[in-house]
Amino acid sequence: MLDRVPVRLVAFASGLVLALLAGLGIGRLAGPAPAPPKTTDMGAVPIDESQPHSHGGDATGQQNAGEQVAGLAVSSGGYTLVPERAEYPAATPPTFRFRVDGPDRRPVTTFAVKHEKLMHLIVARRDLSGYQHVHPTLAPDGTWSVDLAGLAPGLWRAFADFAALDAAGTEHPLTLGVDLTVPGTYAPKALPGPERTARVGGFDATYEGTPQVGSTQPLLFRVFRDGSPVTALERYLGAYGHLVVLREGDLGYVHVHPEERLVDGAVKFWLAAPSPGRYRMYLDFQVAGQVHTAEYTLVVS
Ligand SMILES: [Cu+2]
Repeated sequence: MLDRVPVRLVAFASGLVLALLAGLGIGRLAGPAPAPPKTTDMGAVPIDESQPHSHGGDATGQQNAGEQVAGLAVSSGGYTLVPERAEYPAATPPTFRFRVDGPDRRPVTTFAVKHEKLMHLIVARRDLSGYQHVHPTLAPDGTWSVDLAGLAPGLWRAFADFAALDAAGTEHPLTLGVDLTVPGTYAPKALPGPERTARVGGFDATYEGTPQVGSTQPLLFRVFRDGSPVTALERYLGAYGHLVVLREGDLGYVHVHPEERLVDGAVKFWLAAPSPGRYRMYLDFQVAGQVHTAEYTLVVS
């Protein structure tokens, strides 16, 4: 299946990957951030992935503080996310296939590597349960495919986070989203309370920091095992952690990356909340070669 099979077992059991509401611009908004990214993800200038930054937004490059969610559109800047099918059977782990059609209406076949992958695919049910973060494989004709864990009945959202390369070699970073339907009896899960500790794979992952609207704030994650700090956090996809944040209500998407180095053993992100409301944050971290996903409900007032 994916490139993080060991992790997925644990991750799926509890919901997977991480996301965060920092948002594109969030990480690089003005503010106290000591190492603000030099350029935007949205433009043609490649960013320094060793610096904190986030993915999202649309092709316009417009980013207002606190409004950097992405993934709300199936098409932006001439690029369209086209799933092979819109409906999937419940429970049976499906192979999800899709393509990205370019401004010329043909499937895009060239993409830039971002965080060690050509494509990052996030899947979550609309009640923010069932999170999966996987890395599809690209066929020469532009078809992406990836095996997903079984999907419970309900409406799901798939986010394709990528940077298309045009004929001139210009990057077009985008996150496009599309709904998927899984027929059956939908039993929505209530969003868990806003706990600051998440238990996953035998670890307790905690966070400090309070994201605010229009103000970039630090967010520090620490991992413990049996009450002791885990000092052997490993890099996963080039960073000590990946944070995805999804907004309740519309599943607005923010994907944030941390500072290059650990800060007193913590994985440090910078982010601002796109708006008041409730969010689910998904933090991916790796220990002993296994990726785990800690999930948190965040309430922004
Ligand atoms: Cu990824």
